[in-house]
Amino acid sequence: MYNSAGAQPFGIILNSSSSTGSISDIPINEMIDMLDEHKAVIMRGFHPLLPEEFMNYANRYGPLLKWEFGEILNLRIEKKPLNHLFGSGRVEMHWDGAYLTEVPRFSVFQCLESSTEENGGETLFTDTVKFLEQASADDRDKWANTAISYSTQKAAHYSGAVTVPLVGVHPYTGKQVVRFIEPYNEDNLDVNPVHIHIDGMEPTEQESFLKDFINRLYKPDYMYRHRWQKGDFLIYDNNALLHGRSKIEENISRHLQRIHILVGEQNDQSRVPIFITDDQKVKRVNNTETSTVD
Ligand SMILES: O=C(O)CCC(=O)C(=O)O
Ligand SMILES: [Fe+2]
Repeated sequence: MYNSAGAQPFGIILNSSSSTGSISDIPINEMIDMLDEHKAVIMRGFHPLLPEEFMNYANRYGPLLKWEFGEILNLRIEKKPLNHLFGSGRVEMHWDGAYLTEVPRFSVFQCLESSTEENGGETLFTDTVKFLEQASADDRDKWANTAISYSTQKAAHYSGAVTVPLVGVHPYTGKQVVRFIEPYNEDNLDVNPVHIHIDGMEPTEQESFLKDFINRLYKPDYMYRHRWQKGDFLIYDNNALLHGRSKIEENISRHLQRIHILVGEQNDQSRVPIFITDDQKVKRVNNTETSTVD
């Protein structure tokens, strides 16, 4: 049905043996095993899915997150974007659902259109498990004692304010993972900038800490850069990875569709997102729980 090849430095690519092959023919339990092991699974050369089919496919993993615009986000570049995801600038490293009370387990993309030239627009993924495993014990200790407060205004479909420990525990594998949203995105200052505060750090210390940390997240030792080809499907483990995007250069045509998959049975209803905001004074304790702060 497919041949597999490793992506670098992590991830697995499943190349379909026939253009009529469907991703639906790959058993979901095999997919979940591959996701646990490789954290990102790319499926190439399979036939495309219509919106309804794509939603049915994603629903086999669990209930879908239903945003204001529905379950499928159409990612296309717009002239006057309300959210920088739709602009041509880079997207900072983050995890999806950072401002939600329920974090998607997986995100799945289908690429309907992509230029083939070398002109940016790769989706970037950092393997945070490997990142922590390869860090020094001193760094790990320091990070384990760091919590970061983030806030952003709602410009399109998300906003909120959360305080999250920099090192979290993966809810399914039990491994330590990094939860981090990158500030200082020069391409996102007008649309929805991320404000950040680290308790117990002076502004200058905070700045040098963040610059060093961000540099490391982009190291090729832990980062897989996905260059899209029309027809690609990509599913990834949102608890283990952080992701972002490189700047899109001129004239690139790019159309991705994205679905967020939550945890639960296939016949669970889609769920609407619940945001954590400042006025609710809710603080995330780990990746899945929240508690009220006094
Ligand atoms: O456009 C991309 O490559 C990534 C966008 C993104 O972060 C998302 O859809 O969650
Ligand atoms: Fe994202």
